[in-house]
Amino acid sequence: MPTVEASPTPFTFAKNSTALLVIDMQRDFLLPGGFGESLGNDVAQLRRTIEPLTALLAAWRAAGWKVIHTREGHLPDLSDCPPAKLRRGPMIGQAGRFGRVLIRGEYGHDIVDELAPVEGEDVVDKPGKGAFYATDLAKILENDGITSLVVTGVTTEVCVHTTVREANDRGYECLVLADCVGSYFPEFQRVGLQMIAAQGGIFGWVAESSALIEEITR
Ligand code: TIU
Repeated sequence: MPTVEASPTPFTFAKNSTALLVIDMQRDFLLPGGFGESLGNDVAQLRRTIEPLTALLAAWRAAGWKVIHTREGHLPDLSDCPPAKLRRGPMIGQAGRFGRVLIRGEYGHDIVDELAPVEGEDVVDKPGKGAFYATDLAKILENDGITSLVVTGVTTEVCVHTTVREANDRGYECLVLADCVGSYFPEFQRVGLQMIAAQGGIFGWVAESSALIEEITR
């Protein structure tokens, strides 16, 4: 079985029971001039994940393994957005440079061109930060016999962490790729990754994508 150099221990996985999860690589979070930047965030901190993730996706697809993308967003009438979320995310549903912010069907809600899903890949729309809440993700994984997840995307301490923590509770083994996850805040990136691998891998494992690509293409 493929084994990847990782922290706190090497990560071993079976290719037919492992999925690559690409979390919320959406224009609203990543594009200059978009929602994320309009909140004062430095999108370069997220955009550095695009290149390694593009390389990883190419290798993963060439191997023929499962890919699942997620997108955070809401129905146009916002009926799936809790008022409490709307109060603290006042731009959600408002007109932004790339359409209504975090609304399904809008240009900004979709995935950046470089990482666009290809035919056969699942795209899971989620109203929350975690990828399991109010989605079919658990069913998709169960149907395909998936037991391990390679987790990538943005942002490290928000949607990636929420998803990894819940996946861990649900019994999935998660490998988080340090260079393929990004936070607007370098400190959160550093500590967020430390938290995952701490205490013997309390939530999972952390590795660099190069180590995984080496195994895939071996
Ligand atoms: N996808 C995701 O992480 N959603 C966020 O709102 N992240 C922030 O860091 N704000």
